[in-house]
Amino acid sequence: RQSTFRSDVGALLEQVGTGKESLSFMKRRMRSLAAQWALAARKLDVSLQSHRKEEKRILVHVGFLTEESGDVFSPKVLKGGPLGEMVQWADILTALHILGHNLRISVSLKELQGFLGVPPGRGSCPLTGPLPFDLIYTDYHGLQQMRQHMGLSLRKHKCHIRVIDTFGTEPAYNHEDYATMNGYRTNWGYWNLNCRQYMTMFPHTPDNSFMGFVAEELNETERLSIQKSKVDNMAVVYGKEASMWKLQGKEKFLSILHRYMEIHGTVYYETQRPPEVPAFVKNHGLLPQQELQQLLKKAKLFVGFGFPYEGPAPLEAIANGCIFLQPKFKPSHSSLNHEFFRGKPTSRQVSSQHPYAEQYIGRPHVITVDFNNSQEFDAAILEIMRTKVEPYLPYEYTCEGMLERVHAYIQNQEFCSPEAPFPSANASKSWPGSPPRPFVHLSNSSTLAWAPNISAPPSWPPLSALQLLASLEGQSCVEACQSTGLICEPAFYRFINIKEAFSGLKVQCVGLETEMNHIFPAFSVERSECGLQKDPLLFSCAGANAKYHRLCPCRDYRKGQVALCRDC
Ligand code: U2F
Repeated sequence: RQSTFRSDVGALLEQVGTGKESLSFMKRRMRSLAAQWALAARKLDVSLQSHRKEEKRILVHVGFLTEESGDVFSPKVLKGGPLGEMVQWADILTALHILGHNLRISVSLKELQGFLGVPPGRGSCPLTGPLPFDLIYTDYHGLQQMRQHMGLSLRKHKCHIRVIDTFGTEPAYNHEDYATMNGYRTNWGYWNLNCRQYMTMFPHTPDNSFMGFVAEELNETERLSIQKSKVDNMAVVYGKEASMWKLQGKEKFLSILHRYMEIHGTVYYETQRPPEVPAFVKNHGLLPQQELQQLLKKAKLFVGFGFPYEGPAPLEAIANGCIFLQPKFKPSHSSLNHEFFRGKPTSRQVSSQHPYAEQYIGRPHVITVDFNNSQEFDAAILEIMRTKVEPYLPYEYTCEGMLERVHAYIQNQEFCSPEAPFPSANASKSWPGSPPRPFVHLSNSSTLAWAPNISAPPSWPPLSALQLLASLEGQSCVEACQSTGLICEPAFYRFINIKEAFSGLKVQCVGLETEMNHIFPAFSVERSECGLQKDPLLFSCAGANAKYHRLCPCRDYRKGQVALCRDC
């Protein structure tokens, strides 16, 4: 059945339910962004023309909001607790609804069992019969609950599952046996999913799919009125909880900032000003989202203290015409050296409070400096006072951008049928005729592109986007592709995991082994050794090793929509 885009969120609001502060927060957000979603749906509908729009049966089970997982977030909604996850779930639900799918929403184990047709109270009674959904969106908590309450059948149905995973999961952590044997086992990983089934809040490693969320877009009238209402010496501090103001050395840079600007905060408090917040800060208390947006429309500067990591607020500030000033982390924070990331299934190096803002947006909207260096900090404030910026929101964080991306995933990502590997010349006897010549040189560089004259198994993204290159020693494919203006595409690994890829790059392989190792395919010049990947679950853009060059399947991407290639 073809889906019809919806332009009204009324029915969705009724489905979301009541009784939790988190649900009320999500509904307020849905209401306030409704007009923006409707407009985006109309635009996308026009641009998709006759493209496929199949209606799917979708279950959304928000695990972290269930009582069974402790629901620690709901009681903190009005007290400065994390809201980023709720922002994202509200937007995912709205996107799925607007795209016209048949949606069921669950925030308790009972509802989950009801929707799946599993008799309640029967422990791990497996779901018999077919799964009544095409897709299930959940999180790690929900996954755990499904394992407990769907028993063995989870294995059969897991290709239908998508896991909303804020910080991402890298392949080495996802592969149960590999993680256990090689020290990558954590509290969260080891589900043996295809890593593209994990969907993140920001485009971290492309091993995962980038889901994202949205921020408010301004129309022309609002842009003009912002220009008039901006107060050039007004700064808002990022941090709605007093503990976020505890940073060492804060007094020093706050006093520098205070020399030039009036400082505002939105820190939650009960009766008195929290002691962490200096007296010269004008504290508004925690504000409803809409009122925070109003404050950001007036402010010139939004300044972060290093925590929370990678939240939505900086994008909202930049979208409202603020400059975001944030600390550079030297060394980078990661699960190896920082408590917050410890146990998260990723080794990603977080180079600042908000690496997306730093790397994808940058100056003049984002300034990233060492806060311990007073001179650098002072210079940054002066630069900010001199700079005029326009409100800016990357396309991928607009409603249209999110709808476009989610629509593309739903219609094209397929993890239920095994992906056929590309047969190497003598790896497969079934390859008819002459040996494959899969790669051709691009005229202007050392990268190799796919030769489209070879018939290959179907792929999404389309194979025409593939460009093969070798990383530098020690470099990951995330970095290697990025350095040539491309992005690593894990869906293409199966096409380059062949010995012809090495010869195409003029790499001499004295030894060629096929191993379970998350940095393969790769080669070592020193040892003239090449390695192919034995287990497709371990194909990893993120993997790197000081002694190896990686073989990297890169692709192009649309400006402002990194998840999609030009021909996607
Ligand atoms: C992030 O979670 P947070 O909730 O701490 O992220 P923020 O960027 O602070 O903002 C989340 C929302 O809170 C709203 C604001 C944002 O959309 O509009 N808000 C508000 O309504 N009123 C206020 O006074 C101030 C902010 C991240 F998203 C999570 O994934 C992480 O778990 C967490 C820890 O790193 O950080």
